[in-house]
Amino acid sequence: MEQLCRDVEEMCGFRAGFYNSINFNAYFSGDQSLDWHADDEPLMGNIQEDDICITSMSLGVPRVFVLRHKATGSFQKVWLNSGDILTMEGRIQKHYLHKVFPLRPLIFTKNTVAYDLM
Ligand SMILES: O=C(O)CCC(=O)C(=O)O
Repeated sequence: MEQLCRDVEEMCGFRAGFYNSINFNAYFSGDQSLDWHADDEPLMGNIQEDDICITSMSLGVPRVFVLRHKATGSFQKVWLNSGDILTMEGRIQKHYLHKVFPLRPLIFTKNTVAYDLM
């Protein structure tokens, strides 16, 4: 884990020792999802006062990740593919919620699967 933190720091251009943890999320099927939430556990720091950098790597089937502003409801949608690294920085946890949507598999051939929003 320690080495993974150092490798991701280097890839993202952060100084060595910047991270105390990185989230790894494995999605084995389109059914797996995360409901609206902010990463506001004490481990993450004080989201009300501090700039927080939360980094996660997604593994497995592609996901749709949505970030929604708490006050205005405006949102941004991003596709996360296996191996993608997502960083949420600054006051994002204070002002936004995020969600990982379930996906319905659309099977094209024996070896090819695409996914669509459920
Ligand atoms: O799969 C991802 O990278 C997003 C994970 C996420 O929303 C979280 O860990 O709170």
